[in-house]
Amino acid sequence: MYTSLDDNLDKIVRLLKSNKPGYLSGEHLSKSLGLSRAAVWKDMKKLKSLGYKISSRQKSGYKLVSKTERMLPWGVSDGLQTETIGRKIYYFDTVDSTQNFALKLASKPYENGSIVIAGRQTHGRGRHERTWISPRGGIWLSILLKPNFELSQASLFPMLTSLALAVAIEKTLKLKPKLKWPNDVMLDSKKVAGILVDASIESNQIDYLVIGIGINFRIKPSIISKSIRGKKSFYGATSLVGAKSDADPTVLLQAFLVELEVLYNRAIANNLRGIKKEWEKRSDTIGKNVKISTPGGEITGKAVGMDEDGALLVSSKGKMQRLLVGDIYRQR
Ligand code: BT5
Repeated sequence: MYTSLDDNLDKIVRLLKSNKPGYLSGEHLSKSLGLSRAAVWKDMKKLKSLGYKISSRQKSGYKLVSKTERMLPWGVSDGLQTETIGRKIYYFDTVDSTQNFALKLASKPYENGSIVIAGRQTHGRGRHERTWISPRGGIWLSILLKPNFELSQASLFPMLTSLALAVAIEKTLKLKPKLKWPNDVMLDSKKVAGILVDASIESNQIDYLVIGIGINFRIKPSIISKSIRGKKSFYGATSLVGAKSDADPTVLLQAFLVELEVLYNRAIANNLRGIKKEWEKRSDTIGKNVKISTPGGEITGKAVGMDEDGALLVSSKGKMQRLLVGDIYRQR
């Protein structure tokens, strides 16, 4: 595991970057970092194994040729324009589920806003203990928040998160994603990202939330469909960018964290009407005839809008239903 407090690796990358076209001698690096030459060499090896291309020459030292595709903490925090979200970053090359790790952090102090990123997950989770397929090339992320909100406001978070992601995708990749209630981001009617919110409640107040976001950034959709074809919850997967695109996932990730913090602050200031409208504008659900499975049974009707707390409003058999949880199995 690497964190944003992994000082040496962070410092080495910064030093190499600031000296980009030229070589930095091992001696200069070891003096600046207060490390032995052997320790610098070891850290260089580590950075290379993390995907940095570093050229090393015996007489001249080290030169950064290109940075890594991995969303390492110091790369994500470099230039990140947020105050709380992403203040501390944990990165795993492979982990069972970023959600599980973030849940373990929750009891610790000073972790409000911490994020956990993985290159790959072996046991990614969807809602209701479904499987989330998380191969390399995706952005698999959990965010720990300790909002001073009441329990009833927990339903805001899928809305805030999916909207923030859609806006970030629009801004950084110039694509036009659509939102499917409650938690999906779609491209060409296929799922490109999903959101999961685990909440801990104490006497009607939210104690903490862990928001899980899975983004198929640069993946092979066939890997996903092969593993989950035939499941009722599966309606096709797609990737945000193609295998040959040189789009940088860190740019999208940073933009998303910024948008989420902006929306979160707007929600704290109770500016929910505007948020709901922006969500509805991108919705692929509103105005459609839907079939929804809910804890109280199946509902068929027309999705007519969203409430300011994220509830879906469905007109069914002459009555208006307000749904806070559910899965849409058909929308036409
Ligand atoms: C979700 O659940 O969409 C929430 C996904 C959250 C994943 C993130 S990744 C980081 C964090 N750590 C975790 O362990 N989880 C979170 P739901 O709406 O229940 O959708 C799950 C369904 O989507 C599955 O049953 C499949 O049908 C389908 N699915 C699974 N993997 C997919 C993928 N990569 N792309 C598209 N669809 C997928």
